[in-house]
Amino acid sequence: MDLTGKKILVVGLARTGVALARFLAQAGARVTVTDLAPAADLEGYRREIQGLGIKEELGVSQPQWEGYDLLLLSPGVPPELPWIAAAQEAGIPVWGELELASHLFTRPLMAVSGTNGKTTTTTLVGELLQASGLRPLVGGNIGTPAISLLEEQKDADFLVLEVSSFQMDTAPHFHPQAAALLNISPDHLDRYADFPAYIASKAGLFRNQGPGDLKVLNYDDPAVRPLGAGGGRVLYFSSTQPLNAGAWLDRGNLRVLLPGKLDEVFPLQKIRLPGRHNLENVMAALLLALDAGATATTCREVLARFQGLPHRLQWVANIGGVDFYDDSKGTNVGAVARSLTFFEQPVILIAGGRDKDSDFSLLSPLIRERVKALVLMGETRELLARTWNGLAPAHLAADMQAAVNRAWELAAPGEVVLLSPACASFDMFKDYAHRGETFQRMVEELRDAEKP
Ligand code: UMA
Repeated sequence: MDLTGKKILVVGLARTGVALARFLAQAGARVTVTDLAPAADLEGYRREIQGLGIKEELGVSQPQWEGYDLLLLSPGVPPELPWIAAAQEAGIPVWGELELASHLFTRPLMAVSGTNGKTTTTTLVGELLQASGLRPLVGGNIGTPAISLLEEQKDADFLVLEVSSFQMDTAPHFHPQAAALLNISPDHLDRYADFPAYIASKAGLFRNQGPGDLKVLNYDDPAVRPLGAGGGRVLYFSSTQPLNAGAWLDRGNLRVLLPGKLDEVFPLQKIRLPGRHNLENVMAALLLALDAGATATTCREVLARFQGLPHRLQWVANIGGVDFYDDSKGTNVGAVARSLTFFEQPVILIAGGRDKDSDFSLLSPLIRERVKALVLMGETRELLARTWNGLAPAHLAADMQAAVNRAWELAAPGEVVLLSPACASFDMFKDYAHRGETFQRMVEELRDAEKP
């Protein structure tokens, strides 16, 4: 693909926009970046593209789009925006960053998608391959835009990509040779017309696969299982029942059977990741990695040390007999349900943030069953208090400091304080990691405080 001299508008100037702008400038394109946010808010990103001859149109909601050869969108930019739709109608191609990368990948692609567990699974696939002596390059929604992997791909055996539905929606040519879909539960309903539309977007992961390509699917998820119909190689995993092939739980082990290739067990006792949902992530990762040539002995060693990633059901501290867990990445109802199911002790749940048009009532049965008290914060705190009214005593908190203090007051020894917000973080924090770090700092401060 020759980008020399092409006039390209990059929409969104954050991680993806920077990676795109740098790549395109090096390829000889004439690049302009545009962003809703004013220049002053984008200082860090602007510095990264300085001196490359890139034009900027910042702080505008409707940039001038006429005359461009191509519009390239960051995943956070909805392609349905009226000005983008108008550009498309006028014949200007509108691609996501993953679409551009899809035209330039030269190595086999492994992809991981799903509402929850994507990052953990993608990271684990990378570790399993690497430890087995293969050379994976890991990126995508995990934080390193796919386009930034292109430079190094010649030294890699596989590219392992975490892929979000936003990325798939704008990448019609994306074609992973092996792809895992972990689960689908309602999320991002502010971007999709309804849940079926979100499922259709996730199914797009497989749209370009042929008969030799591999699908790894969750047998237990009613939205995922049907996607195995229609040919190709399919491997299922299940945490509830034995299967004829694929991966399942078998008397204290996780069993993996790749017909004609291998039949191995992985003792559950030696898997460090907590919770049943993580066993599903482990099964998906093993199927992808073992099918690609990772060795079972090495995989067992990796599982015995891999403890997962920060802000995902991460144990933070035990203070005065109370366990504090940071699940700041619990940004949707499905993720919070998985985390609540993990605990047998009474939970003081800290929740709330920015809404994504979620149906919070889906959590009501679990809240009634497992939550001793609710501490609610952020833009949704009143909505949550109304939705979960009467299920557990609810306390409203103005900020994270107040939320942690209140949860600490309410917790008795042997109980759990869990931050698992069911909402995005952007009303109060830079992102979920910032929210989790803030929570952890405030928990640490409790060590020196007298319990009231
Ligand atoms: N912007 C506009 N116009 C708009 C909307 C946004 O100009 O209409 C601007 C914003 O002002 C901002 C920029 O676009 O400056 C943000 O773009 P972005 O949201 O795409 O952010 P990036 O930093 O490029 O991060 C994106 C992914 N973000 C989203 O999908 C929302 C990151 O996934 C990903 O790691 C990164 O690309 C690299 O691939 C994050 C995420 O939250 C982790 N993903 C969602 C999820 O996991 O559920 C999908």
